[in-house]
Amino acid sequence: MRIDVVTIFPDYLAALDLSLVGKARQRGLLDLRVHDLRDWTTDRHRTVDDTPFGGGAGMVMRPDVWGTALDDVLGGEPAAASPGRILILPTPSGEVFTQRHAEELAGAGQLVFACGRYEGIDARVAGHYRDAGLDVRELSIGDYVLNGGEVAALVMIEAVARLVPGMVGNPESLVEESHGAAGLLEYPVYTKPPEWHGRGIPEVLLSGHHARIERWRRDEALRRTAARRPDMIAGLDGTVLDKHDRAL
Ligand code: 6GU
Repeated sequence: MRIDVVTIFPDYLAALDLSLVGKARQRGLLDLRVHDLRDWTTDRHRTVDDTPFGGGAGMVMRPDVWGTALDDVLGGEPAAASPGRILILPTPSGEVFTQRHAEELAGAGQLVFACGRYEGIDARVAGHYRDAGLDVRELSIGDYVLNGGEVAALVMIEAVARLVPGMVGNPESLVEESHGAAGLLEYPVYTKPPEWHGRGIPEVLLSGHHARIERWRRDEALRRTAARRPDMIAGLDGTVLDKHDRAL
């Protein structure tokens, strides 16, 4: 998979040299390139923003600078000639990014992240690339405001990269996790030592009784989800509940 990030703060993306994503890059599974938007400015001050039409506080990023940058990064081919390419505009006014988006984006050939700062990128940029036939997604990582799209891009890249085949050492660890297919939060986990600060381990986990452990984990996942995320319980497809769950 190829990922490009365009930003005025390339250093923000330095974390992508680390951990799983860093290893995937070293192993050639992930071709990740970070670009400085200011490389596409043409004036002495390397200006990327200007005052908003209609007035108001803050600055807006200029579409001309973004246009030349994105045309270059996208390679100049017509969008129709490059299926599997997605332009992502991180923005707090976007659709909220979820594990479902991560799964979908993990199947793309190329992701291009255009990280805005200030009050955002001139709205014509999204319109232009969408009309050119590109798959354009305006995505938010949650209901709070960040200073720019860089951290949001980091979040989305990590969520996507770990789903790319070959990236996670043990694919089974992807199966049972929060926001996975079960539609539940993950159950609590424990390791050694068996006693710590007077706290033990739930007896069932030491029983060696596989079926009882599975049942306990599922009950805990349901309990947790109901307590912390009632919205997820409301959204559960009835078919994922078993006859024991219904008896709860
Ligand atoms: Cl994608 N960008 C900014 N600036 N703030 C956010 C966000 C994105 N998602 C949540 N807050």
